[in-house]
Amino acid sequence: MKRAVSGVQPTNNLHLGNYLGAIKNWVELQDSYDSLYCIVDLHAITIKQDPKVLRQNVLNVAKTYLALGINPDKSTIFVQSHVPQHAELAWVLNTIAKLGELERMTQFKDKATQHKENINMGLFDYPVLMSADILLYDPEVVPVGEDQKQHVELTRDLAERFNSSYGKTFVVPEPLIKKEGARIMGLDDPSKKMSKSASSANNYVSLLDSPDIAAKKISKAVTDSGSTIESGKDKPALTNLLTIYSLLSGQSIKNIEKEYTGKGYADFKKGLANTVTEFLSDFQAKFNALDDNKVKAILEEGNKKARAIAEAKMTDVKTKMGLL
Ligand code: AQP
Repeated sequence: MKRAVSGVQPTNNLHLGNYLGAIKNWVELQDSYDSLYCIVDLHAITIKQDPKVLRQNVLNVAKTYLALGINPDKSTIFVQSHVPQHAELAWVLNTIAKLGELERMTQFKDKATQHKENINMGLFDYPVLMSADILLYDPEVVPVGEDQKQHVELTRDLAERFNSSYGKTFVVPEPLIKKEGARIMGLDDPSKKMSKSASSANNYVSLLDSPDIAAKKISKAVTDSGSTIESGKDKPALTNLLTIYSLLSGQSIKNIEKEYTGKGYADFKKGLANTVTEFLSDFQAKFNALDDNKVKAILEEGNKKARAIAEAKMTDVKTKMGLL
């Protein structure tokens, strides 16, 4: 079986963009790929975190994976900081990563602008740690949203560089980015991606928003000029809302456009809010039914499995590099 590896940061609650851009694809892949899905807590601490909140967020992300359909009998769910080889391989890869290529990373530039008071080395080095997260497990594919494409490309470059210096060690992975939902945009600003750390909560629909709050956010969502419900390059806001509608309902955008022919934005937003709240209610019922101790046991099991793979890979890396 080919392998798939990906992860999410336990920063705040996950939103529709995280689901539609990444986790929805993970659920589909787990039948045909040996899948490992990580909670990347070492990445989260590149932005200042409250320890109590972080601890809870790690558990919440695990529950989110499970409630969205990641099946622990098929996929390995684990916590990054419980597999020390992630940090170890990141150090090794640091010795072949170039300053110039890291300076070009757009996520670093965005985060450094957002967090001027805390531009730490970890934030700069984030893509190298992400490369380690991936390369430790030799995956053929890395299912991510479009914002992570540049990081996966760096991962490929580092894998090729290491392989050509020390002999074939890493599989060079491909980013797996779905056409639909690859970049869900902010509800309040369709020119920027939906983001957990957006300054306004009206930017995103969190998976743990109450149906009332979610419906309010949708009613406030920015729309384009005009009055017809249609997608298109000149209609970024409607295209985004139609994409969310389509992915959650399973209907094509064309069919939804047809359904709303002759109707206005208010009707369309009502329909979208119904689709979103139905999805959230179902998700939240599953999320709330999960028992903390059972979830912790699933993570423990996943950590063990991931560690076994990561240890073997690090031994190979060290041997190839001449580290005793
Ligand atoms: N808006 C989005 N549309 C589609 N996919 C998205 N992803 C994130 N935002 C969107 C994908 O979700 C996965 C996990 O992302 P992450 O939490 O590791 O970090 P991120 O990409 O930085 O996401 P956020 O929401 O913007 O988090 P913060 O604000 O904490 O940095 C990735 O596969 C990502 O592509």
